[in-house]
Amino acid sequence: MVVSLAAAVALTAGSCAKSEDDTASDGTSSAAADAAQKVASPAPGGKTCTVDAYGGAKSDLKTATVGFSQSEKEANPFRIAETQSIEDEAEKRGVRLLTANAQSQFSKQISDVQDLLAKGADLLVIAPLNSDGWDPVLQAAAAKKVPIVTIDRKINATACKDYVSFIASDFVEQGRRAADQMIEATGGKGEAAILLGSAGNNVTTERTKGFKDRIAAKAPGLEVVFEQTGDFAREKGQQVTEQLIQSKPGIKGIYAENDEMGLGAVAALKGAGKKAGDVEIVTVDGTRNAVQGIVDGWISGVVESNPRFGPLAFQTLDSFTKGESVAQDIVIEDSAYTAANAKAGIGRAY
Ligand code: GZL
Repeated sequence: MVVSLAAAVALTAGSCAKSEDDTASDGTSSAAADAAQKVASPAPGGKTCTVDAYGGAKSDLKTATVGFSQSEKEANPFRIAETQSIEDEAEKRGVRLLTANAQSQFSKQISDVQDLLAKGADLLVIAPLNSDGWDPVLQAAAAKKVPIVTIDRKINATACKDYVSFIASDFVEQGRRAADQMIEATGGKGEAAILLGSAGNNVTTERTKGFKDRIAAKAPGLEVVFEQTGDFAREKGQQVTEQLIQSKPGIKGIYAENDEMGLGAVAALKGAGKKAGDVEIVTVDGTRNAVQGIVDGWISGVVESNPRFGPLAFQTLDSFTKGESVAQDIVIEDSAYTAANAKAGIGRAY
């Protein structure tokens, strides 16, 4: 069972994601969630972790060195905002932070984390590129009794043994919400395509599952006729969309599993002489350029994937090092953008 941020704020079991109308009305729910961001105090039944159970000793975050390992190169606003959030929170708390960026190469991320340990990191926050292949790092961190908090993508390891907590969006719910926006935009009929994220991580599999399950349940008249990875990259998203509109000229909707690929799709459609609205595009992240795409009529909807993990990550570390119980799974709240709130809400985009 995950402990949602809503649970933290409302101290009752809350849903994992806000509905559009909560966000569409005033566009402040994400700001409210950001402002109220704090580690979810474990809801009854939510699995928890303590420093005693994990192994290690209580410590003082204020005198510790935190190592942050970022996965992808900071060309994607999601990564820029994510790193900024970690850096801002460390500065706000006066915590010494070491950072490393793996430039989207998994072997480099493994060596980055080994490097952070060698440089004396007492605690680690990791934004994993892949879900598998972490054993060398987990063993090295365990040997030095360095606790790990993972953010964003899940690693296939054991909570409260290999890592303390996992803080992320509900990616299946993001897929469902994208499907709802796609059904709304297309009337639930016609041919749709999916620009898949990169392989080897739970985000791609869960966003795809959420989308397909919702379409099957609510709009069987909408048929997914094309799926191909764009590797979460704008250029590849454009290339794949160029192939798509050649092979499926009647395509009605494109679900891009991140904004960068969605913006690549827009570029491809423009290059093919299409007009805004000829093809309905729904994307996930909540970057400024994509929300501007809604204002400009090229994108129908954007489901946010909130990258602002800083407050939650550091509050988890603070509580854990003090010996308090922290939730093993923490869900960060995502908002969403549609034509109804894009203009008013673009200031919240990153
Ligand atoms: C989602 C994150 C994804 C973003 C992409 O939490 O892992 O990776 O949606 C990024 O923009 O590449």
